[in-house]
Amino acid sequence: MATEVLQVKGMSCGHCVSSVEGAVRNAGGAAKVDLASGKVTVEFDDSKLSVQAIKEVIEEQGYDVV
Ligand SMILES: [Cu+2]
Repeated sequence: MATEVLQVKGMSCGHCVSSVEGAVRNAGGAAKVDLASGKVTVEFDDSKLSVQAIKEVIEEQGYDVV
């Protein structure tokens, strides 16, 4: 398993948090969002998923991964 902390811009409310967490979950990882700081801690199996793939699913929700 790998853990990565991403800085995500554009999240403003609980809906954003569940969008991001849900998107990462659907991709096969787990995300924990800290709304105040915009930090998203993702845990994933790095034999199946890449940081790049996780960034893409978050960006598909309309947020920017810095
Ligand atoms: Cu929102």
